[in-house]
Amino acid sequence: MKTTHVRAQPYAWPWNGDLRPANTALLVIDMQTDFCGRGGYVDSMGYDIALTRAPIAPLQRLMAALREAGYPVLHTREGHRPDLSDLPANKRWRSRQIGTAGIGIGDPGPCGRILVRGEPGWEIIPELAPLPGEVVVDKPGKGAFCATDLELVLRTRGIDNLLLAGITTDVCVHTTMREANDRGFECLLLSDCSAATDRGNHEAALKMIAMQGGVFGAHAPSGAVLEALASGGQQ
Ligand code: C5J
Repeated sequence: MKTTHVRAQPYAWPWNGDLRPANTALLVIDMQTDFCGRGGYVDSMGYDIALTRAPIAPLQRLMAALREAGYPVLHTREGHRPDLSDLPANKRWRSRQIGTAGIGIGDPGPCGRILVRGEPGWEIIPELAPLPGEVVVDKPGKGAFCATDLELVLRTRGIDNLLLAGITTDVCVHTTMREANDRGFECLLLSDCSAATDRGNHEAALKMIAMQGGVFGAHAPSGAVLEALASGGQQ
């Protein structure tokens, strides 16, 4: 078998060098207006959306290169049913403890009801819109495997390796990476294609991954993936 590795921390990824479009997918997590747009949830909590918007340009480059090379790109959206029947009361209560006027998940804001399916703020930002035919997974929680069919979709496609990107590094991206790792997927978090609402949390999330020889997988900047594709990444 021809092997291809991405220069990553703390090990050259994937572990077995088996990196092909048939077994590797990019999962772009929650690049929604509510997390990185003006008037969205993160903005209304008072966090700096310049941080959560930083991954947009590198993600555009990476998605174009991976699509061109035939790698599947999947997307997730965090959001709840309009009747809020899948919104735990404690999640709603906690979301109302910060930001303007006690507004939280399910409440009306400048971009519609916060994190409610079908509302403008819940949409994936146009810069990173899914292409027709790309899988979009709607999730009610932080992890993309909880209460979704993501695992079934990945197994059906024969995916072993997951490239993880999106926002936020320390919450939905990390939770999804941990869930994927426990299910046996080989995970690489893309450090410049993800971001947190706090720089220190982003750095800490990367550091956690690299502990214990790669306790959840590995991390690398997207340039290392582009390099691997260019230097004989398998087609
Ligand atoms: C959060 C997310 N941070 N997508 N969601 O509430 O990380």
